[in-house]
This record gives sequence, structure tokens and C-alpha cells, in this order.
Amino acid sequence: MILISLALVATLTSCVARDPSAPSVQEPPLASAEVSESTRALWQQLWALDGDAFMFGHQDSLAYGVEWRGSDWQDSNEDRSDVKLSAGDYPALYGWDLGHLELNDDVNLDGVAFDAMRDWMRSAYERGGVVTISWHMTHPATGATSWDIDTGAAELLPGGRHHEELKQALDHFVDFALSLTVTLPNGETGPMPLIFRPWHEHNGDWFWWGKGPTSEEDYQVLWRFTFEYLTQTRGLNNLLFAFSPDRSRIDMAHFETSYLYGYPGDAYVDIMGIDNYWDLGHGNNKATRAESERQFVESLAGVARVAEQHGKLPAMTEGGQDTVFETDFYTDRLLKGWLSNEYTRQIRYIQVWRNANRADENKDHFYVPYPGHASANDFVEFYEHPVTLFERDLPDMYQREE
Ligand code: BMA
Repeated sequence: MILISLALVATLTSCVARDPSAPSVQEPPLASAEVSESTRALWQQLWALDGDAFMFGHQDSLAYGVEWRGSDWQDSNEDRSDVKLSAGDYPALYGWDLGHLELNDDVNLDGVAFDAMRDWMRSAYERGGVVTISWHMTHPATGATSWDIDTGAAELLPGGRHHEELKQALDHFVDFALSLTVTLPNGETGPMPLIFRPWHEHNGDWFWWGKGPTSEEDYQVLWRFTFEYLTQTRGLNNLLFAFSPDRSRIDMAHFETSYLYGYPGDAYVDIMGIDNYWDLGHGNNKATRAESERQFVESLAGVARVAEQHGKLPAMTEGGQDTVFETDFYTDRLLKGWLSNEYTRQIRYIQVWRNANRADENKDHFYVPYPGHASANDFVEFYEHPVTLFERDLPDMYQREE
């Protein structure tokens, strides 16, 4: 009986929330108290998607594609993207990685010049797109790559021998974020809002900040310090913070506790994400397609449930199928997964990884079909579905709805 009444209350409440004449979804506070007007608006607009649609995102979308490089198109006034070449519109969300910014290099770890990246971020913002940043940071004390797991984060933390080096790396981020100036909706010039996704996939054992080289407690201290240093000490007010464990290391039988490994706390996170390659045809996953489809749905719903309990936004922060070898991948795995139930539909965005340039990298490594690829038609069908948001489909993400 109690269960029935609770269900009834929940139904009534959700009916009220969905009444079109009622005020739009009331978003909870952001982790950072001091955010710019446009950053708060982005937060509100993401909340307002509320089960209706999700943003489609792509890493490095404008820098290169399987068969072209941004540097070949410098004469063109128009940005290129395999997403646009295949579907006719840009992604709604653009992912970029700052790996090697901490070294003061001109180009990132995948050869993208930071100056060009800044311009592409600005052009995306000007068209109405949303920008998210990850960071495959080399170890600030040893200079080893992200994937070198000999030395963890311990000595970078407050009180540690190499704490200053961590601060210097974060200072590079502050300079970069502040340099992303645009004309904001209120007419002022200021840094564009960003979804910042530091220290990703920490529940895996492949990054120096991950499980093994860094203890769970140290990871939490690392995250909290990063948050406090950027927002309070250095005063950045244009960041939403996204937490993103990797699906392959989540125990589905104990989703919530497993997902929350290393969670720094509600005061430090805005978006609860998941990186999911595992359920989408990953070579090491021996589950059948039917089983992995079921687990994909479970993973999205699991994140959405945990996010709901914590007053956060759920997202699939990274993932996809390398080389898109299934010709129904986009409609029958990704879209079908998102559409599955009221929880999966809470996922606010799905971002797939990069389309490496075949000639430069001498391999096939891509997540969006390029024109002529066997899954290109399926991608168009995905694009045309009303719940998938590409750039032109977005409302004004930087102005609050009154
Ligand atoms: C990985 C691969 C690598 C790349 C790295 C950082 O998943 O795409 O080739 O260097 O991400 O972008």
C-alpha cells in the first residue's frame, strides 16, 4: 500500500512538473556558488531538456576527420566536421582535450594546435554549440604521460612535495579558460561557459590519477583541490564540473556503490557522467550483442538514478564504437538505448570520441561515419530523429528562460 501511494504521489508530482503552463524545471544549485549568468543559463537549459532530447557530441570534431585535416581548410570560412559532412549539421557538443597544455606546448597530445582549438571553441559558441574539455595531463612532477602508472597523485596534493607543480599545471588551464573570450548574451565580453571533465575514468587502472597508482582518498583530494583552486582561489566562474568513471570497471550488480568510487561529493560536481565504450561493441567485451545492449541501458539508467538522488545531471560523457563496424549502431544501439525508459531519457548528452585522420595516424580510429561509410545512412537516420540534438536544433543555451 505504501508503495502504491508513493507511486501515485510520484506520478502526480511528475504530471505537475510536465504541465506546460507550469514554470520550467527548477534546477538545483551549481557546485560553484559564483558562476556567470551565461554558465547558469547553460545549466538551466541542460536541466530543461528533461527527457525530451539529448545533445550529440563529438571529440575534436572541427580539427580533423578521417579523410581531411583542419589545416587543409584554412582558406575556407566554414568549419569542417565529419558530423556535418555525414549528417548536414554540426554536433551540439564539442569535446576538446588539453593534454600537453601543462607542458606549455603549442599543440595538444593529438597534434591539435591550442590557438586553433581556441578559435574552433569560439566558432562553436557563436553558432550556439556547447564546449566540453577533458585533460590527458602528463604527470606534473615526472612529466610522464597520462598512461604511465608508475607515480600516482599523492605528492601533488596539498602538503605534498610536488604540489606547486600541480598548481602550475592548473594555472595553464586558468589562462586558457580566460582566453576563451566571447560576446556573452548580456553584451559583455567574457569567457565562454565550459563543461570541464577533469581526471576522467579514474576507476580504471590506466591513468596515473586512476585506481592503483592513486588511492581513492587521494583521488577525492585531487578533485576537491582542483575544484577549489580553479573556482575559489583563481576565481573561474564559467565551469560546470563533470565526473566520469568508466563503465568497464563498474560492477553492474552493485551499480551505485561501484559508480561512486572516488566521488568527491555533491559540493564538487555538477554532472554525473559515464564513459561507455564497453557496452557498445568493445573488442574485449565478450558479452553477446543482446546482453551488452541490456547492460548499456542499465548503465545509462543507473547513472540517471544516482544523479537524480544527488540532484545532478546525468550524461554519457564519452564513448561510442571504434570504426562504427555495425551499420545499425547509431539507431539500434545508441538511440534505442537512450529511448529505453524514463531514466535513460534523462541522459542530457552523449559524446562520442574522435575521428582520427587516417593518413596522419596510419590507422582507422573513428566514431562518426564519414561520407560513403557503410553506417552513414544509419547516422543520417539518427540525426533526423527528433530527440537527437545537433547544433541547429539547440535552443539558446546561454540565456535563461524566464
Ligand atoms: C584515446 C585515443 C588516443 C588519443 C587519446 C587522447 O582514446 O584516441 O589516440 O591520443 O584518446 O585523445
